[in-house]
Amino acid sequence: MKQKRIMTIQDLSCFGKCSLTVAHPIMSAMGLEVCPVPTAVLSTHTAGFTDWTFRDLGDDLPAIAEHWKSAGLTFDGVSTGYLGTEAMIGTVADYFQLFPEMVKIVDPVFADNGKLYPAFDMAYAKGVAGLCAKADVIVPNLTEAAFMLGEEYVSEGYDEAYIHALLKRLTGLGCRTAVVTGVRYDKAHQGAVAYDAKTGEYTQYFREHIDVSFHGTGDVFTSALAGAIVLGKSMADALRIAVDYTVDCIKATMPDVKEHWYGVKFEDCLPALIDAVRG
Ligand code: PXL
Repeated sequence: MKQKRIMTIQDLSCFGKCSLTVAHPIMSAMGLEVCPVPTAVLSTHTAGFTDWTFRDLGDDLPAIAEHWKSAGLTFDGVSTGYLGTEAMIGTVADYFQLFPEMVKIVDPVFADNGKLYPAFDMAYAKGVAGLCAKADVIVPNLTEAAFMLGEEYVSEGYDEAYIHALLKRLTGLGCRTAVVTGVRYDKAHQGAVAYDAKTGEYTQYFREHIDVSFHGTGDVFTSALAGAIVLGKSMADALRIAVDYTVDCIKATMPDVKEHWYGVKFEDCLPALIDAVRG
């Protein structure tokens, strides 16, 4: 069978287990050919560290796309994450236009727990909402959903009707499918809910809630989800594979929560992910 090829556009944080350093190995393990496009090089991620270095690679990205295009390369999918600058959002939109054959999966990656990440402002959030309009599938958490819709962040006490209506408003940004992560209808469970505006179908998958917070779990989830979608899995299977893998990674890291706060031990759980993908 022809190998599926995905490009992934996000930063390279040299230390911290997030963005490209998780997306590339996870999607490779799933059997995809992964083509990384680094938007920036940072010494670490920006959540919990201070004084990180940041080299913007924005000037290099248009030439990479043009070379790939002139070499006749095509891609089955693209997965985007932390982009870093407003200008980069426009560059990524150019990639979408240049390779229209790709399934476009956009994780907004600019906020969590009711707050914007340190490097971003409302203009960046608006820019990402514009990119979501050009995507096929978007993967915001509840904070990013609220910022992009210009609504109040609701952290708890919501029900299924609220999440379903929120998903409909998210697809109203212009994408076919929205997947919202970190959903908790009760204290014991956590999961993801998807809405396909074309079929009108909702899909969800929940596991037990684990009361610990690691950085980078959103990137782990979206990498597994994007890999599964581009491999042609149904949304039900993609959600199950991605949620189960994320929970596995959190559980594998729990014994070392103190020294491993910056990211999860996703490597230990790759064998189970490979088994899940092969079904
Ligand atoms: O995991 C999201 C992420 C990716 N890349 C960088 C980040 C963050 C979140 O803070 O700082 C550089």
